[in-house]
Amino acid sequence: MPIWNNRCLKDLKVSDAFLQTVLIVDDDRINRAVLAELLQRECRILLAKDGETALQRARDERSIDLILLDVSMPGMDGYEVLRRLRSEPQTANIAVIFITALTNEQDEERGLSLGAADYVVKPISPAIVKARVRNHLKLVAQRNELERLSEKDGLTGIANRRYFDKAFELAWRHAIRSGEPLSVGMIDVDHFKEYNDHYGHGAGDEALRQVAQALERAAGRPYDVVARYGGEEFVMLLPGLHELEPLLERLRRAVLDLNLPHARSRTAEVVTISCGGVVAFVSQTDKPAALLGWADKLLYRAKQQGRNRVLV
Ligand code: GH3
Ligand code: MG
Ligand code: MG
Ligand code: MG
Repeated sequence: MPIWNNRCLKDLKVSDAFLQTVLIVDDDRINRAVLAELLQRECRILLAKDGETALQRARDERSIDLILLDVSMPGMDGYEVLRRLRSEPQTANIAVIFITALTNEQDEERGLSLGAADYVVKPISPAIVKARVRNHLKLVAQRNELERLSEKDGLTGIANRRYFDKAFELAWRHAIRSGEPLSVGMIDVDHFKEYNDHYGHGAGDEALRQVAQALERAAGRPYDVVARYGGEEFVMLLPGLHELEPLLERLRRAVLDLNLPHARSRTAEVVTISCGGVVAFVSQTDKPAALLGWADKLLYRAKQQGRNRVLV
């Protein structure tokens, strides 16, 4: 199961990619029904009748785009629900619109100060609620798209270092909690300076694109991360994987099988990669950077030993 990202495109079903999800929270069944009826053509709708249920749904459902939140509810009120949403990383950024019978200025000010995107008073005007929901869903979609672009490498189309760093931090915490191993692999294209010198920078770019795509295809599991770490260097993150060597060997093979001619390589007649990898059981006292440093040392040794090889 993917543990860190709720926007990884590989995990999105086609229907999810086009339909946004709105969670309607109200203790009154009729209010829930009226809002659901109003918005059913605009989005996918989830319902909750109290604060606890709302929080649980927000944690479980990884793709809630907007919450329409009543304020006065028995048990936990809407303000408290919003405060708790904001306090958990998983739910902190979900947009919230209060829909409430509380009409005074202080209540509205309180709701907006807690971080609500909007505040609508009952009785609602259906057309205005619909328009406000539409506007906020559009903003959410734009924000998600920007975030996705900021985590994608422009040249190769795979994840970039920023995405890797975030995924690594989450996978690291998960590995400590679960006691499962965490594997990382560092990958570097061999004699790539010579490739550029001989074929030109444009051809070098195209070769990097092909290598990146081959690595991603060969990695296989949907929750493994292959990212461009910088230049002609790539990094892999493989949560829960015990046997790293066969996998890196498969990646090395996949790049070799691309058969990209490399007349100036002193290793082979085609483009090759070298890999260093580490399988670790991490604890609180370990440092993520040390794990990467270790993989990098093995990569360096793979280079020294003649390149086009894997060291784990
Ligand atoms: P080694 O086998 O030891 O890794 O040798 P190398 O030539 O690959 O290593 P070096 O670090 O000397 O050179 C890396 C080269 O990768 C130099 C740089 O021009 C090239 N490179 C880095 N990023 C890009 C890029 O985005 N596009 C292209 N075309 N080349 C790049
Ligand atoms: Mg109520
Ligand atoms: Mg290199
Ligand atoms: Mg390099």
